Amino acid sequence: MGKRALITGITGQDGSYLAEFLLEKGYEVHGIKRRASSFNTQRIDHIYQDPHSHHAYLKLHYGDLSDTSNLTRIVREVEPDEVYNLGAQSHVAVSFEAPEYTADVDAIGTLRLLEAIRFLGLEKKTRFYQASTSELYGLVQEIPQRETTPFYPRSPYAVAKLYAYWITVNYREAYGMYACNGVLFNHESPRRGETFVTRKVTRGLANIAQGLEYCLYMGNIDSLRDWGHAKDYVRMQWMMLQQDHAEDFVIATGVQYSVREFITWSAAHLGITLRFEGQGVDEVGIVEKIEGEDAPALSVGDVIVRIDSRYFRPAEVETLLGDPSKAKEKLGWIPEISVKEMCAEMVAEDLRTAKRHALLKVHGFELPVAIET
Ligand code: NDP
Ligand code: GDR
Repeated sequence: MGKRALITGITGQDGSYLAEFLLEKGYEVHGIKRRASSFNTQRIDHIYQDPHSHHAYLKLHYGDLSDTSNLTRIVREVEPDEVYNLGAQSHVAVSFEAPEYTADVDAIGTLRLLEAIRFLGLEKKTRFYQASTSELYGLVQEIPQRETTPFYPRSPYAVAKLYAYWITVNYREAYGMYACNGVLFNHESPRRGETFVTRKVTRGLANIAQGLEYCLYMGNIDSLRDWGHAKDYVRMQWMMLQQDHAEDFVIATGVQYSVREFITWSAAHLGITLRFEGQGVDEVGIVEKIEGEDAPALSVGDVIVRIDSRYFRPAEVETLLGDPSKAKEKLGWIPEISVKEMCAEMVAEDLRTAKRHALLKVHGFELPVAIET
């Protein structure tokens, strides 16, 4: 019989790719989904299996990382070989608005899950993966950042994840659990949440090109990030749980670009040459040239990017660049998809959706397009 995995955050970007990956490996996959007032399983609907079937290898449980008894009951029912704790309030800017909730879910939620495993006597059976983050490095202490770089978190999200990081290490040392942290740098995909910067850009520009939106309002576009593809990164999450000993690893590409560069590439994939003018909050992105047929709604000279101070954070992480040498040497992990390939994939996917919406609009069936407020 195959192994059993339990994934918190299965409805999120990483959870959906990891569930696919584990199903392909023959795992029985259990996921925790939150109750919401409307469907929230779009990212995993394509792998849904009828729970009435005796051959269902994907099973969903209602639950929440803020609910101890719920987590304990699910762990008892599933008795997982591997737990992937991907569930989190994962938006850095939102964590400044909801710091206590973020701490409860991201920090104490991790403790609840570890305690459930220990309380049920599964600490020698169940392997535990914690979704740690490059946000732990925060205010730069060393470039590039590696496993030994000191942490300096810069947001309630990062501080909560710092607790989760150390409680994972502590349960490994105190109880001999196979528990490890993947310190993952930013990773994206067409399934990325719409309010994270890459997806906001690819989706926003595709909509603008098709006449569904008029301007992209951005925060700090000088920010530097080390972006990889989520598919590469979930493979690594699984690899980390297949070793002889639990260890923590940095997962990154080792290459860094600015948000401005990501905007420029995304525009180029739509046939738009963008020119930036002005400085600080007065900087704008202007259409300089249009090639091809993907941007019928635009003309040369249109201003399609503006800076809006509401998207600046009270404390910013200006630069992140990871050193994945340990993962490469010890696990043989190498990212297969470059950031530019990923950008092209994201734009193509968002353009397909925008074209569908534009076609409906032409025929009088306009659907509202959600925009970040
Ligand atoms: P997403 O925001 O796409 O997914 C987060 C998941 O957590 C969703 O399934 C969400 O459910 C679920 N969730 C949120 N709150 C709760 C809660 N209270 N109880 C249970 N589940 C909850 O994140 P990603 O997939 O991008 O990231 C996965 C993990 O990796 C997160 O922990 C994130 O902090 C971390 N991480 C991500 C990086 C990245 O670049 N993507 C880099 C480093 C770390 P719902 O769908 O209902 O909202
Ligand atoms: P980050 O990702 O905060 O690094 O956290 P995000 O994509 O939100 O921001 C990256 C950088 O872009 C700047 N930025 C903007 N960001 C957003 N969201 N919206 C904007 O309009 C905008 N303009 C500029 C930000 O200031 C920032 O510097 C992500 C999350 O997935 C975390 O869960 C994860 O832990 C880290 O990556 C690694």
